[in-house]
Amino acid sequence: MTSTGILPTYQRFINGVPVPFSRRSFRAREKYVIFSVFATFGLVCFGTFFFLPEFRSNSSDSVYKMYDQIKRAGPELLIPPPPHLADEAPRLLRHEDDVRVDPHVIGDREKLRAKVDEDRELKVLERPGLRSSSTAARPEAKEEVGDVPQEAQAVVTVPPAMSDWYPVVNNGEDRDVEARERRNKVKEMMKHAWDNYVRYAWGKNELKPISKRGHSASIFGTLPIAATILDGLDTLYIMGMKDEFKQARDWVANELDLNSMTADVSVFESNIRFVGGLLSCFALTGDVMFRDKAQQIADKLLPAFQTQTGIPHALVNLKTGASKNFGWASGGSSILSEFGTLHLEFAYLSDITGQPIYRNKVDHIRQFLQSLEKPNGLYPNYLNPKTGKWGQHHMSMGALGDSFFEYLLKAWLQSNKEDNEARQMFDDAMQAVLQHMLFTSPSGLMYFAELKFDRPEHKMDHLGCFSGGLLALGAKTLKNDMSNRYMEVAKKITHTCHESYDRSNTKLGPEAFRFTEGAEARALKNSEKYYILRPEVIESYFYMWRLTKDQKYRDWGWEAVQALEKYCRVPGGYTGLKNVYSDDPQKDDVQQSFFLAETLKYLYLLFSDDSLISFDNWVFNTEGHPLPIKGVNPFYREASV
Ligand code: DMJ
Repeated sequence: MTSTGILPTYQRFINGVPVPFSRRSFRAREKYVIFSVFATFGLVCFGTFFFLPEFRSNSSDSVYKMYDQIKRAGPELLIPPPPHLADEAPRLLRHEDDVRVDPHVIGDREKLRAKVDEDRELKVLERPGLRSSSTAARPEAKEEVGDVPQEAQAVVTVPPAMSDWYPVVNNGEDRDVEARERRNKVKEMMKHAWDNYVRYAWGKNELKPISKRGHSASIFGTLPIAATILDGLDTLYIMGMKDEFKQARDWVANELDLNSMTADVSVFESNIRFVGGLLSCFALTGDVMFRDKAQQIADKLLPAFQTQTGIPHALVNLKTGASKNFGWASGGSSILSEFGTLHLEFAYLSDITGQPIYRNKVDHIRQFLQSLEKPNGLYPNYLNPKTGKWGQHHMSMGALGDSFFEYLLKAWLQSNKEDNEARQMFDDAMQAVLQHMLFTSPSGLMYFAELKFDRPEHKMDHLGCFSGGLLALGAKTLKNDMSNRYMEVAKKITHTCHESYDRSNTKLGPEAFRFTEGAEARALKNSEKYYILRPEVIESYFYMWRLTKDQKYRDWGWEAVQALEKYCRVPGGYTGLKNVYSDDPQKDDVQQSFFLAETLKYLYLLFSDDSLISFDNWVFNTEGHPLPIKGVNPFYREASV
């Protein structure tokens, strides 16, 4: 039977008998048509690569480059990044790129570059336990768990000479036997995290504990600045991990060289993690190498302040000094939690170097903010550094707002309560926040909502959970008409944040949780269900324990330790989770540097005696790096001018 349809039939007949389809049975003309179709299709696909921004150059080796890079990029071209990395893609913009190009294209391009660089570097990584001449500064990873020093009182002694004198922290062991055992466990966790970083990712920013290699994506772009070393150093020191500290210190002394780097870096992240970490080590040890390295990094950030208003840009190129903001931030605005989280480090740097430039920069930011009109007394997340006007009126105690408020209170504490302007700004800001952003759910859970043009979004970030500890600190350091309210809110917020952990299958909390009629303190969107080893909830347990002495905070911290061990610990370190509500959650394969800087440090201090990094002498920067309090702490080490 022949076809009567309107489409042509390709069935062939020989003597009225249908001939089965086979390549051999094509006529020459048909073969030619088929060949032409495939050839054209292949040409178009292949040619498309030359329109990718990476390959638009006229250089003669672009074909080779393209082949090489596709080969190296491998599966990440096909597998989408985890949600938190996808969110950070815009941060990967580079200054020399044409900003008119679609940011997604640039993001992909940067991921490709990061992957290529990472794989190139991985070639020099040796097998575990072996040393190669190319990584002379790489220490051997150790398997055994070190002993905790036994002395009963925490004493930090100023070392007479630097080189062989690490560390000098004698301990802070609690009298309580259970607390001591728990603290030993946390120290063992730090060893596990650190040793695996040493073994598999030494010199890289972070560790991929499952793939057992370095991780350089995310906020550091392609910059191999060893974020885990800079972030982890003071934790090693405080935990009395002497050999590890010494080896990490030597890496900083011998290998850290920003002059050889060309990348765009985040001013905020570089400050809180790198400058903050190094300053903390300088204060703890007196080793001027740390101070000088901190200053070198801060100097690289200074060009970002060259804006019409002096409000710094978010990104600065380490080589050219060119700076810019993220395109997604309300028409190129600077972000409150970023430009507002420089004060502690920059003020301290001026005092220990005798150079006023750093303090002047952050004082200027303070004055500028003081002079602005605040809608309802609230600080929006965005400020345009060109016009000096607020961007979109979004307010948050979580992402984009959080640590600005933290640094107001802590600048006052750092100054030994002399910087009254900072305390006043903190109290004023908190008054407005408590009035407009604080809500209580039908079942009685208190939380900070976000505001979008006066409309509350009933969602709280994990990041916002630091606010319990912050308000308690505000309450305990000054008796005023706000202090009782601060403490009441601090307790309730910390309770809510604990609930966000307790209501998950893993007993770890999601990235953000909501309050709706159907659910309270639970994430609703899939993109909010991940946990990336963040510290904020544990940070509040630590502050609340020290400031109230209620045993439940230590117990909640111990719950978190057990959950971390059960779900996040893998043979190669610690990993984040993609869904805290799953009984068998997928792992994100990233050991974040702040896990060592903050999460483990706060847990360790939670189970220590209060004399170890006492609140009377130290104030923690937003990355958990303790900085000394001026005038009372001999470790302040102010320069004599
Ligand atoms: C840390 O880098 C700092 O605490 C920062 O202020 C925001 N949160 C991350 C870790 O969650």
